[in-house]
Amino acid sequence: MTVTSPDTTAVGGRPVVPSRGGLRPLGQREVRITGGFWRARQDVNATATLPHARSWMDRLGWTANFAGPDATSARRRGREFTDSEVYKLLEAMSWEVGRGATAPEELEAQIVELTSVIAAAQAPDGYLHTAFGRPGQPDRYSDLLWGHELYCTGHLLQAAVARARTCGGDDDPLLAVARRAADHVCEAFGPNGTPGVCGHPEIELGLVELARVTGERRYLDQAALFVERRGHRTLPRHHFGWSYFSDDEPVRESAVLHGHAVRALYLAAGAVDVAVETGDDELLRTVAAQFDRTWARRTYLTGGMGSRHADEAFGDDFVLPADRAYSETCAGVAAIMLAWRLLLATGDGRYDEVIERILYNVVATAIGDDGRSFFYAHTLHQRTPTAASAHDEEQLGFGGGPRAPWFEVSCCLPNAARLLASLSCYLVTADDTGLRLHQYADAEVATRLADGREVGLRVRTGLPDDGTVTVRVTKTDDQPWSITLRVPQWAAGAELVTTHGRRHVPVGDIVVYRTFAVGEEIRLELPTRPRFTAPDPRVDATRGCVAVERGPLVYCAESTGEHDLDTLRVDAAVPPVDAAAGVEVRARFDVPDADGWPYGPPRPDDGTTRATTPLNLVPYHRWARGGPSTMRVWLPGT
Ligand code: FUB
Ligand code: ZN
Repeated sequence: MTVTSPDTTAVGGRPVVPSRGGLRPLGQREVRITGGFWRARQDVNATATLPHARSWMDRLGWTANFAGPDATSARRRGREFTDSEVYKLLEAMSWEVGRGATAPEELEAQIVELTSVIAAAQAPDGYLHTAFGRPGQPDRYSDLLWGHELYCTGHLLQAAVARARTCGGDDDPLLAVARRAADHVCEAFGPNGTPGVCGHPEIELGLVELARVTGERRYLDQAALFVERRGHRTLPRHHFGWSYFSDDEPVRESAVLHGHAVRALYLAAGAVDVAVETGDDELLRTVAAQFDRTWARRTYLTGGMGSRHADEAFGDDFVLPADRAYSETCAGVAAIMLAWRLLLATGDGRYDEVIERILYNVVATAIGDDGRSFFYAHTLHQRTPTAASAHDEEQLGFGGGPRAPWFEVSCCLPNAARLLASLSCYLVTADDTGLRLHQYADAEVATRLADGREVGLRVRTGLPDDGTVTVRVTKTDDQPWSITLRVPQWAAGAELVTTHGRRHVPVGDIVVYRTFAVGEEIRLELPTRPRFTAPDPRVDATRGCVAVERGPLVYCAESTGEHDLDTLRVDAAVPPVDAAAGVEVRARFDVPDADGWPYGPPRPDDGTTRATTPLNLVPYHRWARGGPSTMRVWLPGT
């Protein structure tokens, strides 16, 4: 590890701060989202989601589980991983303070209060989990398979890192709790301790980031040890198999992400962190190759991952049934975490495409307009109308269903909340010669280049609906530097307008290098014409179908009763066009044969000549916001 100085407040809030790599991620103090699509979501996150999550966690006793000496095994409530939700909420609150919360004192007070409650529950030796080790509870680490003890600790460490990097600094009490917890983990699971791993990876990420914040090498070593220990089947047998727990084969020997999607993605992200800090390029290449194959063969059009409900797992290659898509919100968040780390480590702009797709089509879909309801799973085809969910009821099933205010397993909401609150950290990096814009949002950027010069940008965009991106230089000097813009894959035919004129620019990174003037503008015009997208023929479940995308958005057909979407046929010979309420395709609804045995001899489809009428499609992220509906992303062709 080449960390020379601990990385806390000096560099501003950023979730991931690798000590090497060609890109320096800009933090919350350097990039502020000021308006548009994502700012609206950040504001809802701050004003509705965070208080909503807090009140449910209080109501269900998840915060009270920590309540110091009073907490007893008999009074503990919730599943074994509820501590992690409190930590994720604390992380989201910390990023929110870093973002410049509208009521920072109130959030600050909550952070302080939660920190003291958590600190009081910590054992003198640093152990911290509310479901194990107290009188009447199972012994510590007696259930590595399901106990989630180290998983929860990982989230605690990430929360403490967020706190330290946003305003707590080196002396923050939560950071002190995290250090004691991490010291305990190193003691209990270090080279001389128990040679075990947790059934749910996550601690690896927390340990590496804590090492980056504190400069403590042993946290990194412990993370590396956990990564190497995985895959040797040290966990007990289980009917989901070792793959569910990412313990079936060593990380270095895996060709593709498999098993429980969130577990696999967190582990891969932690392995990238370890690889970066230890200079292990082979491990980095291995994980990058795993991700490539996963993206190419195991990912939904939306960027969602996980196609098996029973074990929340990746399916085999090309097993991507639209109506059984699991695609957990947490898997989306975890995939962004992984892609961001790979981007910082490799500089490869393909990961920007990954992040963009997941942000607009998983993360933006997950949270209801009110910020108080959310999807756990993301189907791509809802055959029966989604049920309306009561505002005040916890949903016990957690594999699907409508946006609900709360689930018994509510990992997804605080996960999305922490990402949204820290989203400005995923937009811009500094490279050797200037700034690189990875995602577009209305934003103010003020930072120093690698050589120390102060520069500033103002970004304005109509995305995702309108593809114009305007970058105005707000601070510069009389020396040249570079602004690198990304032309997404979907934007073939893009044009760049600068003081030197207008020109076509290809898909990929466009570097504008010169001496800029304050007030100078660079405009990128990204075509957002709607387009048909066809699936790889090996995805049997969607063969013969097309989907519609426009800019970064996936669209869907939605019906609140007027259409039977199961009988839908779309004429893929007529390109989709913009319409007042979304995008229009030509479609017809075939009258099905009378119900009966649904199989028979192959029938030539004579329907091509049958009349079609316009059908309106809406952005996938908007579906199910207007009450119970059916929906489909993949549209059978005529
Ligand atoms: O096990 C903790 C979390 O609950 C997982 O990450 C999610 O997939 C859900 O199962
Ligand atoms: Zn989740």
